[in-house]
Amino acid sequence: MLRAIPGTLMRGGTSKALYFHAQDLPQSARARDKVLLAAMGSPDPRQINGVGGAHPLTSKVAIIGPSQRPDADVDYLFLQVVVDKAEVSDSQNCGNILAGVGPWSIEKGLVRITGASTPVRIHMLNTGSIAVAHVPTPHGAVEYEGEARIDGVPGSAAAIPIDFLDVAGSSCGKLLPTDSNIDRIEGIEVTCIDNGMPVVLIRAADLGKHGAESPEELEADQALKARIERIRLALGPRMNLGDVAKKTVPKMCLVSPARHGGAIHTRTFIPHRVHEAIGVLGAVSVATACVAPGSVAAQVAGVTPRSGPQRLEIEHPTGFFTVELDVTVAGTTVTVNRSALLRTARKLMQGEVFVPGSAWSDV
Ligand code: NQM
Repeated sequence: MLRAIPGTLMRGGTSKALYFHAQDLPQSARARDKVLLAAMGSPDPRQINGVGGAHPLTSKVAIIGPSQRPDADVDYLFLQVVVDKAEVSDSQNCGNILAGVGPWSIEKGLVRITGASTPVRIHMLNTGSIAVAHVPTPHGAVEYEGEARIDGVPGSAAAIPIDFLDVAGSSCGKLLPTDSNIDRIEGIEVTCIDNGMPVVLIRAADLGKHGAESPEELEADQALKARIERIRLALGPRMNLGDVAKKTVPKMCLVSPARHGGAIHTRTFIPHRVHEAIGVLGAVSVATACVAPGSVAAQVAGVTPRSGPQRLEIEHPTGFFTVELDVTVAGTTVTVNRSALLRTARKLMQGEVFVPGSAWSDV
């Protein structure tokens, strides 16, 4: 018999996920993952037997419940359901899907509306860090409609500003996990950084690219993909991430000089497909690299890193991603005081997702 599980399909930023209440899923990770694979239709490149969208950006899950932490309202676990493999990974966070967590939590009664804008303090279980999402609640209810536009999403929606309190080194233990602004590998220079998302920055030119290739062109270049994966696997342990063969981090970001007036131009492998835009925390890490003295990004961006609040526009295949940073630069070190950005989200569908009864078992 099919088993029905309450769930909500939402767009969060430039991604899409099924949002679940933690109490509605099996408690053991093994059984939970079986259920999620069945719900999404993995493993299958088309995810035809499930609700996944056949791309990493639309094969995501958020699990939310009340928080045990006094400084948070809800706990949010992000899971990446691999499209073509029977794998579910908690190795990364997702700042796009995070954008839907505040509205969902308010609508499910986990957070009380406090005014025209309701702050939701979200404990991100993947990294142990906190984000505060400011959800528009002007008339005693979540307002999804509005005038804010984010590149990569057609139309406009209500703005959800998000502050990140303590994301530096969230997965790698340190902002610069190799203790250096520059590392050498395979004869090229890279910068490894984690301000919320572990990212390796590589000059596109060092890989024989100009850096504005389309995601399809980059994905079609098998030799390039193999080289990037070799570099990723070698750097994983050096970034304190261990063996990353089955992990979706670090992200691999090809950088080149800005073309449209922003700080830097990017193409990001996440890590095997190329992002149509750039991940939220991925963009925060890239922006932070731009103000890390001597890093690959600072060199390419041609910026002189400086202390204080600043706004950086990260160019990506479908536009710009604006990151607000407040940093302290001293000598070659950079310390992050605050990171913030703006996202939108939309509730798309609410109901029950059906999985085969056999998926709901530990065996
Ligand atoms: O970096 C894609 C996305 C993401 C992750 C990825 C994200 C982030 O666009 O915080 O948002 O890099 O896997 O959803």
